[in-house]
Amino acid sequence: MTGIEYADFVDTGYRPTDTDLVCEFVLEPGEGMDMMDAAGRVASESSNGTWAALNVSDRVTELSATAFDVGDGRIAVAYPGALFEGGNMPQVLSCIAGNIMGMKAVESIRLADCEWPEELATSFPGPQFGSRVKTEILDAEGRPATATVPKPKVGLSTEEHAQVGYDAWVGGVDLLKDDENLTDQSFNRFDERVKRSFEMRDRAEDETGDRKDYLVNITAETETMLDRLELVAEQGGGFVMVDVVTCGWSSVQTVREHAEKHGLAIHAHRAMHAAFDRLEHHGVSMRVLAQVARLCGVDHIHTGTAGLGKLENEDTVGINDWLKSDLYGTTDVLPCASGGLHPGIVEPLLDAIGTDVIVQAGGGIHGHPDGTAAGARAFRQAIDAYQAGVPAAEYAEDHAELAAALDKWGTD
Ligand code: CAP
Ligand code: MG
Repeated sequence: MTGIEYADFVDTGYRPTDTDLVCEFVLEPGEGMDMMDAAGRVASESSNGTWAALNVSDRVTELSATAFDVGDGRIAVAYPGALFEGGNMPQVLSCIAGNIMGMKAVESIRLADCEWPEELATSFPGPQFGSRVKTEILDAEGRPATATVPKPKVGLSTEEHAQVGYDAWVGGVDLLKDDENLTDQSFNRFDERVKRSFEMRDRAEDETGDRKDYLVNITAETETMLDRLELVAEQGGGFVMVDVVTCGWSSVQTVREHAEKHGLAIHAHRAMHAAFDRLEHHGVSMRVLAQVARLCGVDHIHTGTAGLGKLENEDTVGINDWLKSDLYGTTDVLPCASGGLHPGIVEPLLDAIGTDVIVQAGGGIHGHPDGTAAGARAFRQAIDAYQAGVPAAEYAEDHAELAAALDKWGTD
């Protein structure tokens, strides 16, 4: 029997094995601590140690995490794969982003990045479609898929909502999307909205000859989400949308299982992510949240607008690259850019993030001086201009809707 203390969780000579989960933390030690002291406490508390020295067998110490790289304000910790229950994301996060977030040994700590070992990564289902939605569910080959969220976010009646959807679809948008706080309120009931919107979707498909779809926000208590998912499938929808952070990963995992039974793709909205990732020195990075979402099996996730638009962003490009990178042969995730977008900033946006994305605009379509249908046309024209390699201002010379949008919002 040996006693394990905080210092036993640091070994700068250790080299991670290919079954270890390696986590990188940004860290500022707490009062009276140096980086080594704090690193030992983080590795200990997030694996199998505690404040008191414990007498344990070697079998137990083999499950200990090791802080193997202790730098200036950053540490890397290796967690043995056996610490984790495969396919259980809450359990994984309770280790690597659990008690340590509130330890006095750290002034602040941020889980910045993870390297997922194959066994753990593939214990999760991963996405079903990822970027293949563009060709398997939509007709968006070779260009960004487009989406719009009716504004005002909440308050439209069911009829108004379905009409906005129709106007946007026939204007050239691929996807109607519910807003994150629109679910089943008295002014716009879920069941009726879904039915009416898909009727309008069918009309728009007949008129345009293009496949159109609807990112239906099923966010709710898990059982309710499953009922809503069934209705979307019955009505011929291709997607469900989930506010993944507010719902929690356990319910996302359940939705993923049921989505597969019905061949539905999952659009992940990330409302509340900034509560974890906005502070650069504390919390959990968006990069890690995106990794977690991919493992749990979402097909799309919002990753920001590369600094354009109305919201603060963390490294959109780096996160998107990770979502598309090869992860043991699993399916990729299609990133969604959203938040203050309008036709005038489509060009710099696509320059920054490429065209294998969804671009989503609410105010930038419905706020068009001539209304939603014209707004949708303007948005689509901006994309078509980009695809043709023509500057938006030049394309606007013979595209009146785009001209009106550029006039209203400019190009930055
Ligand atoms: C955008 C949006 C999206 C945010 C989400 C909104 O509307 O509908 O929810 O973009 O943020 O409610 O703000 P606008 P993110 O197009 O009118 O701005 O994509 O960063 O998660
Ligand atoms: Mg929204």
